[in-house]
Amino acid sequence: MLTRIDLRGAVRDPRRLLPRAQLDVSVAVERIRPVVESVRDHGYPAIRAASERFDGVAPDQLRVPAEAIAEAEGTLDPQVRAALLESIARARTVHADQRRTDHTTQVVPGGTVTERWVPVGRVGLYVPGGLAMYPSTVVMNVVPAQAAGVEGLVVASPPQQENGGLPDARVLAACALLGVDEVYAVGGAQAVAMLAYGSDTDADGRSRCAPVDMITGPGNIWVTAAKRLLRGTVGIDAEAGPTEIAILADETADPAHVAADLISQAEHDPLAASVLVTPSTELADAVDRELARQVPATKHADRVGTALGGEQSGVVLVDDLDAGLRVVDAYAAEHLEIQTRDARQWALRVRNAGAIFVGAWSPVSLGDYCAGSNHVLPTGGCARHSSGLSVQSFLRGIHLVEYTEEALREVAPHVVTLANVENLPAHGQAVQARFPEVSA
Ligand code: HSO
Ligand code: ZN
Repeated sequence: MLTRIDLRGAVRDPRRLLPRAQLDVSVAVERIRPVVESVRDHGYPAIRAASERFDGVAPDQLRVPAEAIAEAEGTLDPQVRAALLESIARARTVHADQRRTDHTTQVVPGGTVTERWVPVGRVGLYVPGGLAMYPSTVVMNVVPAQAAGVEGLVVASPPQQENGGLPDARVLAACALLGVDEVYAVGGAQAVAMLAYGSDTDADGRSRCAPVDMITGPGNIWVTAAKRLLRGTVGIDAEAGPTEIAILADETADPAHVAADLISQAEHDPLAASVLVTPSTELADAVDRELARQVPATKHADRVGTALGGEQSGVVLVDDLDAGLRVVDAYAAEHLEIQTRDARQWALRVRNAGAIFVGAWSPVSLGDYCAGSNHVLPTGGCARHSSGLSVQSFLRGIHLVEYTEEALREVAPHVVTLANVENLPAHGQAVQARFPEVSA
């Protein structure tokens, strides 16, 4: 079922040979540009028209009424409620530990630099609603933002025809459990544009959305394209592409578990990537047999089959685990499972991954919901340079520079020298204005 890529023998640059879908966001950017521009120029009527066109629903109110949010929470299945509360509690435990404290460095006597960590003022969280509903994504966005101290939190999620034009009821319930009360029934590029530019009053004359400073959260290619287009107008987290799982495994791994984990992420999207990296052909064969057994039995067999059969998925055969480590580092997966002997030792040597799931009992699905870790992670190789969503994503470090007269006098000649060397003498003169006797 999975394509085999044999990298045994000397392979210099595995990155070129690894499976990965090419996603052309720039084409999508051109397609959504008119939508974004019309939301910028016309506000609510443009949002409504885009919702009607793309989601088949044109809500009279963009803002979800407080009663509808309360009702969604009130009618939430108790088992789902308990699971969401557990997910929230664990995520809060981990994210609370990520908080930064301000720090003052004494550079010289009388000269200090303090780094103040200041939360972003107002954040828009996008929660997708296409092939699946994502109350867990509300948790993964809201928890770090709240832990960072963000005061204005807004959620936007597509209107669902089955829910009378409101976002999915479980998504609304998750907002209620987290204490988020500003929710908009808007999806796609129009939602991103509304968050970035704000919107004027809608037909009910009440639900104006003030612009946000930053937009986070995953979305489909149109959402990603809109975020790319609006980066700069607002801050954005990272571009989230189709989800990925790579598994580095040796012959000690259980093929049934490996296959189940590969299927679990393939379930998200026909473009999802599932990659097994192993030195064991026996394991690769056994995983193939398991896939042949498990895929037809899974609920979303069609898209799982498409994802596993796609060019972005495959089994990579390597000489040994050291070579496997080079491959997974080159691939830089969003999720990397290590199912080997001494899994922790291998995990500690990995350089590039969004999150690493260590050993037989830490599958990606645990991290998707209830590990306490965050599931908004870099995809498409971006784990080489970026990390997943965290408290840090919602903070800015602002330097406070405080020098006394004496401390400035002492360093003034160096400032003047550097200013002259850069042909910016007025910079030096700003210091000399305070100390006329100082020259370079
Ligand atoms: N695996 C997805 C997150 C998710 N899974 C949400 C289930 N629900 C990207 O990390
Ligand atoms: Zn998932």
